[in-house]
Amino acid sequence: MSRLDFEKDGVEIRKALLSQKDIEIVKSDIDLESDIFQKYGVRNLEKKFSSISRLVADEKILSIAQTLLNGRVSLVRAIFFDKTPQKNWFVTWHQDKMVTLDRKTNIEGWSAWTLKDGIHHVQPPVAVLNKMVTFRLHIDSSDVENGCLKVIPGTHKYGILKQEEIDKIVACEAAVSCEVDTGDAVIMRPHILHSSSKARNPDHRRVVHIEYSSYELPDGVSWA
Ligand SMILES: O=C(O)CCC(=O)C(=O)O
Repeated sequence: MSRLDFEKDGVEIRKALLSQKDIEIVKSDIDLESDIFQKYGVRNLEKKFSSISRLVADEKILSIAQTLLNGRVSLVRAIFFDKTPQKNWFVTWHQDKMVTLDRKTNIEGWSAWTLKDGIHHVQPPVAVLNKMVTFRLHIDSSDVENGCLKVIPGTHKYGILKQEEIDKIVACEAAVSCEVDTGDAVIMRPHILHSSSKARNPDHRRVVHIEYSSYELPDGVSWA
């Protein structure tokens, strides 16, 4: 597979975006024994851990996000994913198409409002997703053995897909396994088709998932 390119493929891998020191700080800050880690994905991470509030504001990460989106960016949300022998989960092919806002309000074209863990989730138009970028910062290396992320390059260009469309694409387009080392980042469009399998050899597979957007929200509304 040739090198993935964010513009063309909607995904790329940046080697060694996090330093060994960054990784050690996250590892020692995030206590995996805590009750909150009994869930499959832990949300609002930057409000719970100082190491993550530092990472979401990291100059190097912000500058890449700003270059890729061609404008000033704001944090949308930060989530933590881990796969372990006790929590060896999989996710089917999907697009990330929901965002989180601090309040429910009437914005034309924004639909499917739900309240989860006290946070308003909503599906914005694709124009908003086109102004978003996701960083998956790898605290552990990831490969097919421990259930790395798989993507189908270029699929963000198809817009928001129905399940039948996803099934057809998955049947005929080639997927790529995003195998990475500790400290690498998978940088992707939220609406690229992605999935991950259960680990064959489960061990920690910690990922800090951070979404930024350069989309300007209407007055009085913020990302949550
Ligand atoms: O970390 C993973 O394996 C995938 C998580 C994911 O894509 C999601 O929950 O949207």
